[in-house]
Amino acid sequence: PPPPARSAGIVGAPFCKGQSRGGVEDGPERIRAAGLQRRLQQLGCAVKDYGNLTFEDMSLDEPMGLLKSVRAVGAANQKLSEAVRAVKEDGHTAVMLGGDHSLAIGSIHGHSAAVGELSVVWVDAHADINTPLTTYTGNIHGQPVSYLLHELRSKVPVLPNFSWLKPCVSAADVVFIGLRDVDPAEHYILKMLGVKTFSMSEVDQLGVARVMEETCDYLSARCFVSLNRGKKPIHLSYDIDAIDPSVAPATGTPVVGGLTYREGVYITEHLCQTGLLSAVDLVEVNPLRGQTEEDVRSTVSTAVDLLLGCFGRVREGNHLPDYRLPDP
Ligand code: HAR
Ligand code: MN
Ligand code: MN
Ligand code: MN
Repeated sequence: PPPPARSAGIVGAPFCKGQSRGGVEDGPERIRAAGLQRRLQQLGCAVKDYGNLTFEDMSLDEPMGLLKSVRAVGAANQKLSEAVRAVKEDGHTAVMLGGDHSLAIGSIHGHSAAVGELSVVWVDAHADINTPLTTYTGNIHGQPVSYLLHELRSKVPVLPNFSWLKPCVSAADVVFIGLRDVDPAEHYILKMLGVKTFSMSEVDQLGVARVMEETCDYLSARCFVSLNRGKKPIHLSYDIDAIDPSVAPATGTPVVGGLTYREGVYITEHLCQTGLLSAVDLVEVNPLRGQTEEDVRSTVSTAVDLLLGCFGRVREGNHLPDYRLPDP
């Protein structure tokens, strides 16, 4: 069946302080410059571009122990949460263009504030579930999931500019896909909470089609258990580093052995066809990290194709419902 008609509400978040490499703040403009809006419209998708958020410089933002740029990350995510909430209240599927993955804190919080309980599909080489006390890099882009989970509430300290944030996701509503660089503490947390994960080993073992079937079966079974009549809206948080660096090299922390282009796109096609996809993050595209302009082009082009897959592009071909063959 054709996917339901959708509209995309795009929010750019040119923010990099969840990690230490400059350039990721240029992700939104590069993804737009690759024709995202036009190509979504060609699919018959209505698009409203809300533009880029602006983030003030935080003059006093000393590290708290290892933890870097806490106040800047807190303030940026508060702003992003309000923006994503507004996009959802306007009735769009939200598209958040990052920026680094710390932005998932605000994006998921704002999405949940608008629609209630969510399923989260986290596609990433990394689990991003360190707590401020387990991190050894101090980068908050390696921690967003811990800030969002009810189950880790008591393990995340009170932090400046984060008082607006309340955990809003249950561990049983999260599925990770693409993992291959997980810290020991993160692995402990995933096992302790019984989080559903499909590492690259499971992708190899099962194939991406079964991974997606099992992902959707798992998330919809959760809805039955919680007596949630409709299924929960899905938040897809897509870190471009989930894709193999041979395809998407322009990112801050590339890891060998990733998803192929085809596996990466298949994930978006499958989630689109559930009809439940309600918000998408596309993060960690860093135009300064490619060795060549071709590296950047390939990374950005993959990011755009992942987003098109989220809005109904299929590889068999697409046509608009009102298409008519020209008469001779
Ligand atoms: N686990 C490491 C940390 O916590 C590395 C995180 C790496 N980067 C990301 N996240 N791109 O997905 O710092
Ligand atoms: Mn990530
Ligand atoms: Mn990652
Ligand atoms: Mn399915």
